[in-house]
Amino acid sequence: MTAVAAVKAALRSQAIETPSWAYGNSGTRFKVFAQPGVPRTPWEKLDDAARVHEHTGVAPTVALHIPWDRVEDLEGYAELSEYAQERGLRLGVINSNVFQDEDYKLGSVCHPDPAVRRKALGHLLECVDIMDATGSRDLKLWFSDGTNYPGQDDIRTRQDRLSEALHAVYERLGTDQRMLLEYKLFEPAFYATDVPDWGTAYAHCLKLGPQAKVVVDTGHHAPGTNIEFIVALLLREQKLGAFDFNSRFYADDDLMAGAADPFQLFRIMYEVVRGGGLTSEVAFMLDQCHNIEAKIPAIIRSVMNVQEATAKALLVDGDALHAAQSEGDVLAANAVLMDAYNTDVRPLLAQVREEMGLAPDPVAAYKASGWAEKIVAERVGGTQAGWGA
Ligand code: PSV
Ligand code: MN
Ligand code: MN
Repeated sequence: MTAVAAVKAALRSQAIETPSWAYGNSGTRFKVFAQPGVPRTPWEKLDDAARVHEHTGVAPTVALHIPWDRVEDLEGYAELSEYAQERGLRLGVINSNVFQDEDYKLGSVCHPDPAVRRKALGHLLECVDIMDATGSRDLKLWFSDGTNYPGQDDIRTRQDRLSEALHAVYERLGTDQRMLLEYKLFEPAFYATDVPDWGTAYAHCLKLGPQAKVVVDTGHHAPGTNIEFIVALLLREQKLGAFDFNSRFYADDDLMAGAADPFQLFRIMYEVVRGGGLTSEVAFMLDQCHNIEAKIPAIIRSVMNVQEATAKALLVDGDALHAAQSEGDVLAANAVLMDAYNTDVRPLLAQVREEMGLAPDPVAAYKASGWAEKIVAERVGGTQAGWGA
């Protein structure tokens, strides 16, 4: 296979998971600007996700968030999974939610009250039942747990409580299932977050075992953090389970992946390629919301941004880079990377799409499809989904 053919093959087989909540209305704590035509049910979210996959060819799975995507019972989840399959999709990562209940004011699995901890654990275990019904491989855990003031609760004891809950969930996993632990520097806790960084997530995952992996949400770091270093290290330790891709300019804003800093996304994807992580062992997900822009084309755009960063990363001339690095030629080594980054990969991606039987420009194809007009006409009384639900 020629080098270009190998790059194309890698791009064809890439899979980017879209989040169900990105299709629904969302906003900030100041205002949710409702959009006409948004999905009213999990089924309608899948209908929209199918359009993203139809036009990009690389978004075959959809992440669910429980309870935002709650259906009646476990049979209902199995039906939802069938519905997805009928549309050429599969249900992906199950996201747990132990942050939107009155009881969780002081935390969930780290809460000082054992009754609240039991309730939170019950939800996490319920999410594994849902995975069994949907056939999902991965459970994503993000905890809003933390404290706002020094002395508010004992930082060490909270780690013990966290560890206890994680072990209970880990033991419940089937042999083919995984637990993905996500970290976030701050928010909603403003003093000490219980899983604030990759080191904390990694330490817990290491103790749990091989089915526990770390999730890197690109928006969850301090400004200036070298995220690609974290990616390289986690891959080297076989502990990188997934990405939540999004962009932010200041704190966690959940803007479109690759919008704020496409160079950072390229650097991350280069480490993924370098570390052999472009496989199904790493789940490549979007975790973002579209508060003011049209949702489906924004999701398509985000998928394309990840594809462009991946294509550039795949184009890095590994031999030339290795030679320059071995010779200690700083400028030549940097130039190899920059050459790949500065390549316009849009024609290559257009070609890949055409070879897959798709239109070369997915956003234009979506606009021409009439789907946007159809959902506005049909989905009257669209409800809020995701944030603010
Ligand atoms: C938290 O900020 C987070 O990144 C977690 O992944 C949540 O589940 C998700 O956002 C909700 O959008
Ligand atoms: Mn996330
Ligand atoms: Mn986030």
